[in-house]
Amino acid sequence: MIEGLIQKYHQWLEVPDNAELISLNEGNTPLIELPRLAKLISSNIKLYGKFEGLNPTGSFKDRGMTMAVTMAKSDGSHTVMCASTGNTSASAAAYAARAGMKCIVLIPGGKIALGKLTQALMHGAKVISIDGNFDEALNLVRSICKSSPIALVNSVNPYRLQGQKTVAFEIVDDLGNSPDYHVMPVGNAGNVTAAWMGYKEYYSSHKCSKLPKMVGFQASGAAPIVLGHVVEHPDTVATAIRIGNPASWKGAICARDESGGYIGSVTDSEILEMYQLLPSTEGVFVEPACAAPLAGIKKLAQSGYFDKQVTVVVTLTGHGLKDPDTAMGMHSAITSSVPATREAVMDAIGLET
Ligand code: AN7
Repeated sequence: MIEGLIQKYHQWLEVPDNAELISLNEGNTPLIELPRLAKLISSNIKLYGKFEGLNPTGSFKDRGMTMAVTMAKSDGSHTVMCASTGNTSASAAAYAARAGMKCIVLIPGGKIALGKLTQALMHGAKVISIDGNFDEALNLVRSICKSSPIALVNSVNPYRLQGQKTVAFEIVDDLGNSPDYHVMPVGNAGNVTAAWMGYKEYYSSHKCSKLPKMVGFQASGAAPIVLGHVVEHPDTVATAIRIGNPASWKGAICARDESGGYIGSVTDSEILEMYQLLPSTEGVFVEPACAAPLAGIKKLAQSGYFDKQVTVVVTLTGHGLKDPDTAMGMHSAITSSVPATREAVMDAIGLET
């Protein structure tokens, strides 16, 4: 029987004894070796993708949401609320439905991927689109939750990070140790903060004998941590990480510096190159944000960063089906059909009839 994360890692995730566990059997995602892509990037890396798109709502957010909604329910809340670039709202809506709770989500108008919006609506959330970006939405949610009995389930909620640290546990459990590098996209920076916490806890308990270097990538149009200042008008094709003032900014700096890692940025065209290359070389389809760390690994490899054989894990944070518009935008040529004849199809394939 597959169990959810709170049961699987109960020694590491504290919830009250009498709490009703709100779970969709999240976690247990596959760590998939990506040898063809690795070969195209560098001869020095053994590359694995932690495919978080295979969580119940299609992103890593479910790891934190099982904890946040379990605790919100246990604390007596009836409603949860979040601001979101999309995946948090999809996950919050699903777990709230599972808990029999209400969910309110604030999203930046016109800037969330279609699949994510569909999920929030189908799970019965109250979806409010604002004329503003994610950072403004989060400020509003913080202010509203402070003065009402609504539980805030963004990653400023510490239970979210507790749940999300389990990604590090699973990677170590699979590899038998920490990888040399763990690379991921950075938006609000909750994930890099949580994963680093997970590795440190496992290391303290002798579950691994080394710690990884934590490496994060932002999109160059939304790279506050790299620039060292808030970005007022963040913009990138990777809408999931279109964030100008990360909530866990300090946590990300800490993870980077304590681990001896790196946080950099990549352009939208570098992101789109990897966005297409991963599914076409490895059969793993992810949303654009996940291509940022892959583009980043390529950039680092080209600069000689990996000077010996190393193991690199990249978190593939969300499923490609989340964002059909961006995907189809790259394939607009396939819109017209051919006659239903053998000749026309042979011709379309490029075979002689
Ligand atoms: C696919 O859903 O912030 O650095 O509101 O959906 O922990 O914020 C999503 C973030 C990476 C960045 N990849 O993670 C939201 C939201 C995907 C994401 C990130 C997000 P953090």
